[in-house]
Amino acid sequence: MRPRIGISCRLQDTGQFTQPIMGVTRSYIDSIIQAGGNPVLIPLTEDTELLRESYDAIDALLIPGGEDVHPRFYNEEPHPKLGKTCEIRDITEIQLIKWAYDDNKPVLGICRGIQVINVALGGTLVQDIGDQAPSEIQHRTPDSKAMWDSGAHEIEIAKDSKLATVIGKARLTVNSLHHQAVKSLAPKLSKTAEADDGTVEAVEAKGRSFFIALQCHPEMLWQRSSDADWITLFKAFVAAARLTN
Ligand SMILES: [Mn+2]
Repeated sequence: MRPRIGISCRLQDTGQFTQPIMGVTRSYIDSIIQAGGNPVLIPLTEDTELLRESYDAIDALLIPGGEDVHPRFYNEEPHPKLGKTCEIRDITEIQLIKWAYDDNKPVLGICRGIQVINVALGGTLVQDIGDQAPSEIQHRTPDSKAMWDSGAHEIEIAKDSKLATVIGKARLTVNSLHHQAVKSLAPKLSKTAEADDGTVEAVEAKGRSFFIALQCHPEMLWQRSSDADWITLFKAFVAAARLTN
């Protein structure tokens, strides 16, 4: 049996002839399949008992990209440039992350994933980088055609991190599509990568078998030949999930 990798859904309003979709962006599903895992969609719900059944049926948890986390979950008022939020997704993912942390179930967070993980474990967020942490670096690449490419900015990975072991490099160029970032880091987390302006680009949980979150989008990077090595991150994640099942 392949390890079952739970991926939390997003709720997407759609067009005139389609009802709202609760689902997962294809690139995350493709990444897990390519790495040898079995992607399992986790519906958003405030029914904790139902959510626990979904959680108990997975070997690892992937938190994908998406909307901003509502600042009420870290006791701040909304900034005027706060983007779209989705309360049921915040509630669902914060619960899943707390359970997975307590149980040492493998976790991979991507983009929104690093942000909601930091909030779930007690940290706070920069609500808008442009207003609250202005920088020369473009963290939200404006060109929609190029935005998934790796050329946005470089990151420096801490040598003693699990991410460095998996990726095998200390410095590399990534894509960047975020306007929020980690502000105060949750005490249970360590910063394991940063951009040259100090923006937190990756974190790990101390004392956990596999608990990594990144601000960039490796689920898109590995699909380009120049960045194909990024699949090793998903393979390491699935391997960690295999040990738990
Ligand atoms: Mn960035």
